[in-house]
Amino acid sequence: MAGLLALPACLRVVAATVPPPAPFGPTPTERQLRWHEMEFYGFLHFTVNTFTDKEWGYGDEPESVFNPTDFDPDQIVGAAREAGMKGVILTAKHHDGFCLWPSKYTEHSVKNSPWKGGKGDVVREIADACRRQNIKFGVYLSPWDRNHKDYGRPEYVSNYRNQLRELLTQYGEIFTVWFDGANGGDGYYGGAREKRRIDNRTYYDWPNTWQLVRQLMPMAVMFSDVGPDFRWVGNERGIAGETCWATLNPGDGVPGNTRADLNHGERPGTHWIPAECDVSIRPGWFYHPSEDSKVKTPAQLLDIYYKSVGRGACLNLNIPPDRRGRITENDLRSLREFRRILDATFATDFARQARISASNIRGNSPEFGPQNVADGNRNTYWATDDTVSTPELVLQWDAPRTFNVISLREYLPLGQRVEAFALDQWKDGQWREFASATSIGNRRLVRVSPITTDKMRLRITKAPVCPAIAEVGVFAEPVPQVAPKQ
Ligand code: FUL
Ligand code: CA
Repeated sequence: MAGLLALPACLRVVAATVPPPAPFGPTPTERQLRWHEMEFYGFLHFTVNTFTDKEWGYGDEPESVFNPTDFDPDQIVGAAREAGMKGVILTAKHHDGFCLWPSKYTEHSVKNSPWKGGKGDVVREIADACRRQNIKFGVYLSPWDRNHKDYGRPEYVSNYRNQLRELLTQYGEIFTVWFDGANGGDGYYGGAREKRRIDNRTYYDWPNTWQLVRQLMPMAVMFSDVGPDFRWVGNERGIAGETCWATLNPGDGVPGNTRADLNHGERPGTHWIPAECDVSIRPGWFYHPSEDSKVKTPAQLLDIYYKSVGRGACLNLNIPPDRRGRITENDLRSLREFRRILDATFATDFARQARISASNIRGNSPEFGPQNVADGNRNTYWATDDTVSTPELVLQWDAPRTFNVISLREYLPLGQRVEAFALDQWKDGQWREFASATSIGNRRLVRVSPITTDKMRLRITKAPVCPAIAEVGVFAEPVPQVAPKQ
């Protein structure tokens, strides 16, 4: 700094103002950036189905079936928080139409169930527990309502919006509204017991519903198959495409009626609509006693994590409360071990211990220097001159390190820039490639067999513009514990 101050004033200005790269393509909004930062959150599927052992209720379930014996919102939210989830999304209303809060706009709700003498409110209790435990709260409000007599007619759409208004005005901050695409078909419909078809391109008038959410909860991000804020990943296994762009051309796509390649996204894309990977810890979305032995193992959950969060998407992992109104022991056990392994993996970042050099630095300015990739701050980044789109970064250690996970992030406010990269290790006196991949975006986790070296190189191999890399992390997964032989 002293050197810089010794310069005449006019030169000082020049030296201090290397302009940042221009944004490339669509870029995320502020609310989308907050969502990207969450990376991992959970679904809570809980309703009459939990008690009738179904996945889709017909809409004629008596309210009396909803009667958890030992509902514990702090146990449920605690399970999510301890697993590392940054929020939960509750099925305030699933396709059966049963509302977990005492809505003024239906009789089919907790207010007519014996639970807490009809005075219970699951939405309130879960929302309050989230606030106590400092994680975010979101809602799922199924557009398809198999109980409501007016479903399929215009009246129902107003009813749906009234329910949404209740949720968005009575329960504090809501981080997301999750709009499901399954709709139309047979149902109870106030006793009609018939099939009702709707045109999902026009019936719900989505633009006006989205507008209502923007007005009542401006920072809430909205999910549907095609956005507007984040999209479905195209399967319910929680797996994003190996190439997964945050951009999409939604065209006139609407929830439940999509043509886009949701698994991979589209490039170039007209909109920033990144993917969410939704998947259940069990085969079904709701709790079924018969699935107690089919809970995903910690290894399966890790695989999903690397193929969702590690491919730039967010992971929405469903953990369904049981008939007591608690998360069962089997699910807790899997979640805890999964978390233990992730925490152990990301506890030490070897990049922080490395000397880092780059083949090019934007305007030779420290503001865009390579040390920015290892400062734990996603808002500082290494960037190159506009003419340099395929630079290299070298991390060097005093002594060899053994690692098997590399984590990369782009600086998202400048758009998704990198199209391909490769990683090399220094071995036997030369560089040897050990991995290559495509999109980065919010995060790319490369998981390989353990490597021991004192030098690692990141090569950006394809990019239409200069890259802006916010973070490079180098980690080692804990060695699996092998049970001693008896
Ligand atoms: C689907 C629904 O039909 C399932 O029941 C579940 O809620 C899942 C998350 O979305 O479309
Ligand atoms: Ca940084």
